[in-house]
Amino acid sequence: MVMTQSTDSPPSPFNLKTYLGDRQPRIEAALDAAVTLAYPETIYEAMRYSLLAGGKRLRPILCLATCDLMGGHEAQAMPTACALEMIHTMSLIHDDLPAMDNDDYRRGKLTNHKVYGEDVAILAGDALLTYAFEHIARHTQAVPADRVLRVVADLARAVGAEGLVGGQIVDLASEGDDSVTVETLNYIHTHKTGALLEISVTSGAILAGADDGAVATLSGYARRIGLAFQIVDDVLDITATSEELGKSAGKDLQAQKATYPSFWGIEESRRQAQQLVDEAKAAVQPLGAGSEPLLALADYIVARTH
Ligand code: GRG
Repeated sequence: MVMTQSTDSPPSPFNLKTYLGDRQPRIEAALDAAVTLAYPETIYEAMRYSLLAGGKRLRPILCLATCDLMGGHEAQAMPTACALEMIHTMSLIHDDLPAMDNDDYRRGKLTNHKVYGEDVAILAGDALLTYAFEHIARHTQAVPADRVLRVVADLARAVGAEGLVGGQIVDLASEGDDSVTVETLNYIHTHKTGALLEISVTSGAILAGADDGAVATLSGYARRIGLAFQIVDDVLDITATSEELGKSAGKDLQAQKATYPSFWGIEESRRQAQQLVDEAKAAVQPLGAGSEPLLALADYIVARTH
């Protein structure tokens, strides 16, 4: 006898833990296979050291989620998902250098330059950045070339002077400057953190063939979760321990950085983050039932402890 589900049984609630538990191992395996050891070993070891050091894999998860939501399949988006994590990792390696944030720990391990030296760490970051683009161009399958080209162009813009690099330079220039405004802080974080999260969300949809309206809707979602993510990051820098964060806590105060809690206090910062998450969830509601992972990921961003 064939067992069929009763039509009036309630749908099982979406479980983010199960969802992440299913996808994270596949992302880990794809990253492991993407960057293998070869000659000259030092550079590949340094690249793999940081790339395979854990992390939440939020950017690849978002990319795979929107590809799925827009009717694509995982194989179409996995090379881009890996590339996003390579670029995120290289930005962390460079951010941790003595010339930038000068951190000793990241993801619970010594930072790349602490293990391999500054010269190798700079080159490991450079190699991950360039390889990310090669990986998309060479390994994306079953996606028309114009969509791949659009993802490459959008991603390049998101990491360059109009994105991460732009945010980082204003961040560095603002250290110790007590005249920094909330507008400048928003500029820093929409570029330094938000731009990569936005392309993580939109790239999966573009690869799946989403129309411009859906991509714009997803951008609206991404911009809000990006800012909420950074507000929570600023709060956690004050409230969490170094063990919980896997990196030095209290760095913002030490570096005399303007943060959201320095403008609004902790409670109001949490409220603003929650409001952005509520708006982000409302923005994707019209995309229908398949948007549960995006709704749950938005909630996770405000609830996270590291
Ligand atoms: C991109 C060309 C290029 C250069 C890098 C150094 C730099 C320019 C930019 C800094 C970007 C940066 C470090 C932004 C902070 C982003 C952020 C909030 C990181 C923490 O992300 P999580 O919490 O970390 O997702 P895990 O470890 O879980 O992946």
